[in-house]
Amino acid sequence: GAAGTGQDGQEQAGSSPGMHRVLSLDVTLAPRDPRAPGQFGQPVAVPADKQEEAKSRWKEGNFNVYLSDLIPVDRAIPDTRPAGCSEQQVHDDLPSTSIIMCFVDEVWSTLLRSVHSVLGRSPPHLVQEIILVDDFSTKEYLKEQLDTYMSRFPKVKVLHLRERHGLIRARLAGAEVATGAVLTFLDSHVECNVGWLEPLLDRIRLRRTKVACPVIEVISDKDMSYMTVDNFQRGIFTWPMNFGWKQIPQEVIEKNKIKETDIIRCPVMAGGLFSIEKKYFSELGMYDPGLDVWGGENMEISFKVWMCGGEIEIVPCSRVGHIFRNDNPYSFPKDRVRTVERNLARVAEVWLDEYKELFYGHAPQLLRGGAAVGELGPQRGLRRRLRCRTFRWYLRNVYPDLPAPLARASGLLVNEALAGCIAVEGTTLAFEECDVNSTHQQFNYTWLRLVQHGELCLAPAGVLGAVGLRRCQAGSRSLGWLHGALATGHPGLVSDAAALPCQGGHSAGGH
Ligand code: UD2
Ligand code: MN
Repeated sequence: GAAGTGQDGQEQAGSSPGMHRVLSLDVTLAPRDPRAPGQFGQPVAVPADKQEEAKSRWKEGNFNVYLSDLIPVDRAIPDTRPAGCSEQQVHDDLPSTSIIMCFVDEVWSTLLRSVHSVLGRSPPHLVQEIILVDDFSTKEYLKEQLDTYMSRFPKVKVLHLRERHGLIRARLAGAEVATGAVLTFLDSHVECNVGWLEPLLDRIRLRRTKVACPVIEVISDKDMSYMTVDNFQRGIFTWPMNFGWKQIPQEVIEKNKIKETDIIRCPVMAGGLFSIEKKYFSELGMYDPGLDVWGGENMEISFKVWMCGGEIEIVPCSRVGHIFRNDNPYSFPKDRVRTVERNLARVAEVWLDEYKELFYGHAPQLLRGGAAVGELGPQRGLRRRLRCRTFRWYLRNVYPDLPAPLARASGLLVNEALAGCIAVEGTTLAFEECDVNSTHQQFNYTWLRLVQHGELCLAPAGVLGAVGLRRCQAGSRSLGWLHGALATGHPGLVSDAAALPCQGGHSAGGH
């Protein structure tokens, strides 16, 4: 191949025309110091007399920074690809890619290891450039010192932003100057494994609207070891839009004879690591630039891709390690929780259609911050122009296993003592003999806690006394009713925000 060094002088016998066996480039296969700490992805222990130092440096990155600094920036890691990957064929004429890594206050050794893993394990002819976007870091070493270090690698460009953009707009700034046909986004604390790049680009060559993600493996935040992860994981979300991983059930794997090397289509991507054709990304309007700092952009791009004609795929033969951390090591310009919630609400407002009720129903505090999501017109306009499908289509076709009933419950409102039912008669209420077949007695209990019949909702007619009907109004507290099961034990005390348990914030968990 064009990049023929080291290991890739393999036999090409058996290749189809125009294809070659995936290159197994790894300039670290013969490590300079096989006994260096962390070599081959092995765990490292902090010596007894360095515990204090290691502990005090943890906060610099929210992982074991002390150990990271001991480990060579070009260490070898085990080839964790499933059997068969190294024999796979990819096209000869793959598009080249710009690799975009943005960072704020990244630890020096991890940033370097990320860059070296790209330089050392990617076919050079496919790497157009590596763009490091410094998102207005406060650390001095990320300025001239970084420029100087990187100046010996002609493909590496450092872009210093003059104000904090947040990761979403920082990626956009990187995309703006990128010249490759494909954009590959990576976090700044990763290690790309052998053969990681070609399989991603091969998917995009197959179809330009495919968005290809590597399997994200785990670099331990504690001992810096490189660990593989279970196969057959899909990126999913649960309400209210919490990202997670979900194993494909064993019976599904068996029934469909899914192999470890098979592509996995995902309802959503984790966010940090993916390749996308540059022109396609731009046709999609890239990211919503109204998303702030961190969080939710993986939902936005995932919904947008699926609903507007593309696909999100995990490519099992492409593997990249990532340091998962318990907390962001950098500060947020505004409140972290609010920032993420606002981003998610923006995504819900633009992409979820009537299903945004489920989102708000699982996180009622968000509805009250309503106005703060900002201008949505341009994003909704984009969705119309691209003639994207509905969220209902997405649920049916992409993520059918997500429970998403539009009403939380539906049926009759039965009085326990008299066994009679509330009925709608015109615009007023009546109390009748129950009849499951009577449409007049059918109500929905919505995610926003309205008791709804068509356009009308059950409402107190005064302070105490009569009950009547009013035109429904989502988010109105005076129209909200607590279901007995939610209110039990807390008469008069339950605020409706507290009644529904909400899951925690964004989680990259599952590994
Ligand atoms: C995950 C994603 C991350 C992003 C995030 C949600 C993976 C492995 N990681 O969280 O890429 O999609 O979910 O938004 O899928 N950064 C900046 N400016 C900022 C904040 C962050 O440049 O204001 C950089 C940061 O240095 C890092 C990258 O953006 O390189 C992602 O941030 P993270 O590593 O804190 O996010 P992570 O992995 O927890
Ligand atoms: Mn990260």
